[in-house]
Amino acid sequence: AVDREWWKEAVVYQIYPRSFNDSDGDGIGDLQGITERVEYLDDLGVDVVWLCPVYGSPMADNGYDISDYRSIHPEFGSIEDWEELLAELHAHDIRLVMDLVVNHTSDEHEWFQQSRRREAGYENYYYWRDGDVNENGDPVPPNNWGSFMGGSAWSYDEVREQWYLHIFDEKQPDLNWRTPEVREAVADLVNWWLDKGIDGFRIDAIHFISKPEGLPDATGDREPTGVELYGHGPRIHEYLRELHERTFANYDAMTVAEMADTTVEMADDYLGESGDGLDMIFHFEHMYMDNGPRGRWDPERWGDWELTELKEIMRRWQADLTDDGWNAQYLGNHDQPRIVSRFGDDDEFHRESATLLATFLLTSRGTPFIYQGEEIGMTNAEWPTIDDLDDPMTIGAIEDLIEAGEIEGYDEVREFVEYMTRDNARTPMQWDDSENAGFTDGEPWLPLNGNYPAINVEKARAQQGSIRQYYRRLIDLRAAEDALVYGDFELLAPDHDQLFAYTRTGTEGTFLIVLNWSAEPAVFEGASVDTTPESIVTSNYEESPRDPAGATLRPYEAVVYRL
Ligand code: TEU
Repeated sequence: AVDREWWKEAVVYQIYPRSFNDSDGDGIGDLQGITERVEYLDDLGVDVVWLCPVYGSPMADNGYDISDYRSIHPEFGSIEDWEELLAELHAHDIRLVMDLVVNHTSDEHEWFQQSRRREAGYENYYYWRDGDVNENGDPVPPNNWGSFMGGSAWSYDEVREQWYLHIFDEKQPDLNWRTPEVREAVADLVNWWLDKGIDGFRIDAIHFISKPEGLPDATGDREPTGVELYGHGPRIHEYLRELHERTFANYDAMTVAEMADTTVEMADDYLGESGDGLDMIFHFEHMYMDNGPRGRWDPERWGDWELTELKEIMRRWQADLTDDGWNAQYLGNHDQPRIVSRFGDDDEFHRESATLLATFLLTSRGTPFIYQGEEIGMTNAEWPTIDDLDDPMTIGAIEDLIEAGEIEGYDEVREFVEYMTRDNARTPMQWDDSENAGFTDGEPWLPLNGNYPAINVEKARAQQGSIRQYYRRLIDLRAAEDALVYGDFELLAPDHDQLFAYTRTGTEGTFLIVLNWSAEPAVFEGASVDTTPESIVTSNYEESPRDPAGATLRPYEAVVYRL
């Protein structure tokens, strides 16, 4: 049997602070801006806020490059503002989960400054290596690994006169977890925040912390080069278990680890007491469905995915995770395209498909993570020139393609970028139809999506049957129905290529969820449902079929039945 836990029953809302709400008119969202909107979050019905990084940072990667783990970046406010936000959230029974970024620091962190000067105790805080020289006598990096932000994963440091490893930006040097003092320092900062009363951490890119002995060259063609060698490396379980024992084990805190390339079999070794003590994992299997053969930034293939594949991925995770594990359910976040543009239809069936996605997220087994703006159906935006983009990962990928001679300029990949760029998720939150959508009185740091007069919170709150209202209804339903949280999941009609249908069975009954995940009508067949539904609990259309067997569902029709 599965243990009951508050974080299994919770609905999480992810906030990208830069883009949520600006209280002081500098064009950048901030902590006071979030505090002003706690009522909004309460009204939506969410239980936990996951706050993306707000720490001291030179902002080379919007805060995922941390120079001071124990401070708040002035653009976001002060530590007092943070205390006030925490108190306000807790006063509304909303918990706060912070972002833990410890695969790397900023190069402006004092640890890196001390390490580059070889100060005693800090020599091995990072991966330092001498380089090689090629046949022309030019210096070349110690191995062939590539960076997620384009180019080599190594940069030369003039101070230390050695190369350092950075699998992300050159301003994000990788911490060397082989050094015991690094692991201790990380545990200290985790406890420092937990002692301040936070309710857990989302742990960034943590599958990358154990690099293989000798840092060998990679031979595969996955991008970035080397990712298969340093992902889920040799000592990962040792490091995570140790961190857990030193920190989380002593608190009532939830953890969700971002770990691309995790399979459900691997998850068992990470999750729960039988694993490393982690509570949940963000796996990436559904994020890869529409990627090219070389990975996400391969413009050779993008955008198409099969519903049958999504169903099989979800079935695997929902059904095969053992009792010691728990799923983290998400369709989007600050690194991914907008979910209605990627998995739904952001045009003709905008409302229908956005509510279908909500139905899936909130009725499947695992803790649902809603990314800001999903609840009003925010869409991908337009990025006419490379200069309009902000995301270093997208820009790095385009530069790599140009450098490799695969493309001559941005125009050749514009359509691909407009689908895939992380900037899509980062355009400011659309609160109302006033100038800058009520996000700021100043000049927004990233342009708003032009559709904000039509898609915004104020409109959604007023409108009967809006996406926003539907989210609220589903969140309430989940809170009221044990079977939707703890119930078993069974996939029906696995081969149906338009319908995603499943049951959730708990001790007090069974729900049947039928989703027509397509823009065409679909007939519900190929599944034997023994019981005729007792009632329709919720639907995103009026007058959905009372008995789904053999019935036709309209485009993106989503119905929750009680059997
Ligand atoms: O993202 C991590 C990340 O990009 C990889 O883990 C992932 O393997 C890849 O996207 C799969 O295609 C996190 C943050 O969410 C992101 O915003 C940061 O830029 C990054 O870490 C560096 O901190």
